[in-house]
Amino acid sequence: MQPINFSNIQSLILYAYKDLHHAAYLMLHIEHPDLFKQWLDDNIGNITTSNTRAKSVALNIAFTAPGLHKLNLSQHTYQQFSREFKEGIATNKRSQLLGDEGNNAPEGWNWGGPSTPDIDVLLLCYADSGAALEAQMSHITSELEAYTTQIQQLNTQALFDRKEHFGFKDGLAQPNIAGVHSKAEESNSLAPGELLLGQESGYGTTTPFPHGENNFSDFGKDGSYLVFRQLEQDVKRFWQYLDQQNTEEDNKIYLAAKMVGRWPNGAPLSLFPTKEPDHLNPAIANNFDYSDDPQGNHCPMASHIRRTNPRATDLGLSDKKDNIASVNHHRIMRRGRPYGKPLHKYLSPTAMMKADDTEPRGLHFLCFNADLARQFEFIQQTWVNNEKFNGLYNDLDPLLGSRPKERGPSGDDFTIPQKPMRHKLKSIPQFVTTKGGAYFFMPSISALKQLINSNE
Ligand code: N7H
Repeated sequence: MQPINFSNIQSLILYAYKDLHHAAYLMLHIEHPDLFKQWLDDNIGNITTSNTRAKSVALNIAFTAPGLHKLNLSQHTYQQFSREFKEGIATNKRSQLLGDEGNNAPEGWNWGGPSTPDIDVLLLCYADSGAALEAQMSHITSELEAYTTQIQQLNTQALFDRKEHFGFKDGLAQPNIAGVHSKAEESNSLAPGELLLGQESGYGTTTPFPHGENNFSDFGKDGSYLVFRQLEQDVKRFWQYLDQQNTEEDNKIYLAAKMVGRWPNGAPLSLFPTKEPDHLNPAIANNFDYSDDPQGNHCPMASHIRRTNPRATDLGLSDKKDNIASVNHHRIMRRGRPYGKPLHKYLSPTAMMKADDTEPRGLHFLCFNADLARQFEFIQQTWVNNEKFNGLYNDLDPLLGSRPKERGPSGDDFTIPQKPMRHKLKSIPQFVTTKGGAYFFMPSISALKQLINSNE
């Protein structure tokens, strides 16, 4: 394994800034590339790198393929980026495989779609207070005003107890990167090349990355691809659907937990199959791998967390180790944050079933990976939007499944294996809708310097 060059890697790739509760994202179109490069040169020291711990503010930067092109990245280097990144997230083929059809389609997106302006740059701003974030944002926007057009400013909203809008604790399961994150249990430890370009992946190979030629040597190394999707959550519909299942109050929460694979407080169904414990000991939040639950009697096969990371679920490979190694080739590092006001301050399911408002809210879903096709797109296509996932018959991901009208009733079951008879939820409506999306590349500091000095 090559050593990790922490001072060259933008910090968000490796760390989540958990103490910086305030965040906003700026999407910009570059009008004057040379002046923008000048700004970048003046501000490169403000970009947060992984060798220091961000205390009160943090800033990171990423580019779309057109953005890199505009800043004079050489053709030779540009061509070596992956096809998915160069084509972008909103092509017809990609929409089909990601489930961005019907009301998820890019034609209806607020940004990143065919009828919205091109995005070149993404600035990701984090702070420990609302005032610090506002100061940071207004400083940046006033400096950049003359040579960029702002396409979007997307704000975020930290929710009670680090939950997301449906009311479940989020950000509990992440892969550990060998050589970076210390407490790596072997099965959850990923080779750095699953996240960082220019490093070896779990199979000992290096994912192709842009390098070579003149000023742009090793341009891709220490960078990572960033997926950004604005996913709107229909929270009221989620809890009302469960409310209509004619069961006791506790049972509605039980059904929702079965859909997620964890209880609202984050306790995994694998360890707590029948009842939510009063407290979740963080040390055991990820201490399970489904190998003792082959039928999904505890955590259903169709649940969100089991299908986005099946861990040691038998996927037909020769042994448990092979299964884990293969699954670990499709992991992502999630960095999303919720946006919009919660339907209820404390996200109480009982209150949310009765609450009545239609304000937009959801998740700004962000994730890093070294290979968009093998990691993010694979999860979305082969696990989330696959009704035949691992022996299922008609079950998409109950939370994320794309259910355009044209698809008819296909995939709208949710199967809960249990004894003596399995339980099936039927006619699950769509709870999450895609409202925007783009693929970015977050370069290393040395790559940013190469860009600043490029004048081909
Ligand atoms: Fe998911 N949710 O609120 O129910 N997710 N997710 N996700 N998700 C997870 O374990 C949610 C989305 C993954 O390793 C938890 O940290 C919502 C996309 C993965 O065990 C909860 C949305 C993709 C994991 C949610 C959403 C993923 C995971 C449990 C959209 C990938 C870790 C907390 C609005 C394509 C699995 C935790 C593991 C966990 C929710 C989106 C992937 C509560 C609401 C688009 C890999």
